[in-house]
Amino acid sequence: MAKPKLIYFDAPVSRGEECRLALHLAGIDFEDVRVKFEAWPALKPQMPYGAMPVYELPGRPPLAHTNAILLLVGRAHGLHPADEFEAARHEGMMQHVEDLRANVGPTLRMPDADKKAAREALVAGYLPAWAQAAEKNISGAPFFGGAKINVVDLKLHMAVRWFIGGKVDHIPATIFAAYPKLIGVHDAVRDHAGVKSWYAKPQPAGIP
Ligand SMILES: N[C@@H](CCC(=O)N[C@@H](CS)C(=O)NCC(=O)O)C(=O)O
Repeated sequence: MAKPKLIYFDAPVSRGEECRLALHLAGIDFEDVRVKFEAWPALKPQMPYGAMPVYELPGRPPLAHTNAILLLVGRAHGLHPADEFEAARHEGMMQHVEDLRANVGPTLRMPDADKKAAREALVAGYLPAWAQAAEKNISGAPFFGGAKINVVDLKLHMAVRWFIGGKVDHIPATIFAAYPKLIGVHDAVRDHAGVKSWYAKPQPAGIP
């Protein structure tokens, strides 16, 4: 029988990686389709909204937008709260991570001089404000809502992981160091047995 497919760039990052982690934690046996950057322009027009990740379930049209994918998986597999208000609170934080991407993402495509200025401005203003708001709304420990991992935690983990390695030019690796709850969620996801077992698996090759 055909397996569900998750389609994303051939890199363990960002929106695609948080969906892969959610599918793995959910115990879903999925095909991890990895698109090489060279192959993307030809595939882009075939995607529902011209972007990835895209989740394909047998017999259903392709599903796009990361939070829609995460919520579909999370709700069905115990990775999103059953309580409607708590679920909405998690969804608010999931949107907060998307807001971070919307603010930092455009700098990825800037020429070097513009990138430096734009990122220095983010370091001086937006990024600490973003982290402070995240910190204020993390109500539990070690995860966002308490003892149990949920899809929101995967997003917070990926957001912190983006910067913590120090590989984003002009943004210090310590940008979120003053926010212990945020770092705590990052570390708890990193140390979660299910997450570790994902990284212990051989990663599939990209196409073509
Ligand atoms: N709102 C979408 C944004 C998707 C998005 O921008 N994905 C990026 C990769 S993280 C992408 O496909 N970029 C290539 C492009 O837009 O051509 C979501 O939540 O999934």
